[in-house]
Amino acid sequence: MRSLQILFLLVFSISALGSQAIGHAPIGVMADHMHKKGESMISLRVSYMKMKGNSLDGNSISDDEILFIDNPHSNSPAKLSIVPIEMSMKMLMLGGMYAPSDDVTLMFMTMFTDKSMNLNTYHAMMRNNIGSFNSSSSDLSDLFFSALVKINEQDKSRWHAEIGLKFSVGEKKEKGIVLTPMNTNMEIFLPYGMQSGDDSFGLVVGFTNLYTFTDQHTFGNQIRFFRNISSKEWHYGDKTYFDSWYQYSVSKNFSISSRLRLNHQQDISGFDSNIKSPVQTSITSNYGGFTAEAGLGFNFLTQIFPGSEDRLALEIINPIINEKNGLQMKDKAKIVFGFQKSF
Ligand SMILES: [Cu+2]
Repeated sequence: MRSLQILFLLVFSISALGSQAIGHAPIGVMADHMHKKGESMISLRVSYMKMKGNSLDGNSISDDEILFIDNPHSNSPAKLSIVPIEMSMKMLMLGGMYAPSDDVTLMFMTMFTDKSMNLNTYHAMMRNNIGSFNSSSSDLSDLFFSALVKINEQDKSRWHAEIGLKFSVGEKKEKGIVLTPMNTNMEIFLPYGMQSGDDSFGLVVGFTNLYTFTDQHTFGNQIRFFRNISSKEWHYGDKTYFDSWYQYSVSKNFSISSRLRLNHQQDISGFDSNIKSPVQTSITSNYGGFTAEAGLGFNFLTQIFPGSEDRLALEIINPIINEKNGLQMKDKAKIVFGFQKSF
C-alpha cells in the first residue's frame, strides 16, 4: 500500500511538472515535450544570430589571406576577391502542437528567415579594397510536420521519438546587387547561404529522454537527424544535432538551464551553375562541418492572457568549438526568445 502511495506521488509529481517553468526544455530545443490527450499549444520563437570574421578548417583567417585562395569558378579573377565581414540571421518560428492521445503529439512549425551580410570587395588585379556592400534576403523558409510518439514513461525517466517531414519552401533563386572586383555594380544570383531555401524535402527523426532527479533537477538529452529525401539541383547537407541540458527549478514559475549542443552537417550536394561569384559562399564545399555551442537559459511562467499560464523563455547561446568545413564565417552569439501557451 505504501509503495502504491509512493508510485502515485511520483507519477503525480511528473505530470505536475507540465505546469512548472521546468516542465519545458530550454527554448532552443525543439520537440522536447508531449501533451496530454486533447491538449494543444501554440508557440512563437524569435532568434537572432550573428557571425563575424572567417575561419579556414576551423582556424581564424584574415581577409588578406583569403585573397590568396583560388577562385574555382573562373580565372578572372583567379583568386577569391569578395570577403564576408559579418552576417546576421533573424528567424521567426511559429508552431503548434496537438495531442490526439496521451501517446502521440502532433507538431507543426513554420519558419521565416531574414539574412543580411556585409562584404568587402577587392580589385581583381590591384587587390586593394574597393568598397563594401550588403546582401540580404528574407522569406518563409521551412515547414515542419512531426509526430511525437511516447516510447516509455517511468517514474523518473521518459522517452519519446519524433518522426517528421521538413519542406524547404524558401526562394532559392534570390538575386542581389554586388560590387564586383572590376568595380562595377551587377545583379547576380546570391550564394547558397544567402538563399532562403533549397527546394528540398527531407525526413526528421529524433529521440528525447528526460530524466527527473527530483522536482528541482532535470537532465535532458535529445538527438535529431535531418536527412534529405529529394531535392532539385542542390541541397544543404544532412545534419545531426545532439543536445544535452540540465535544468534547475528555482521556483514553480522560474527555472534556469545550461545546455550543450553538438552540430554536425555535411557540405552542400549538387550545385547551381548560376552561383559563381568569387566569394567563399559560392563554393559548395564551404558548408557544414562540426560545431559545438553552450547555452544559458531561463524559463518563466506568468499570466499575460486569460486561460492557462503563459510561458516565456530566453536562451543565450555561445559557440565553443568551430570545426566548420573549409572557408566559412565564424559564429558569434545567438539569442532565442520564446512564447508558448497551452489550451
Ligand atoms: Cu507543447
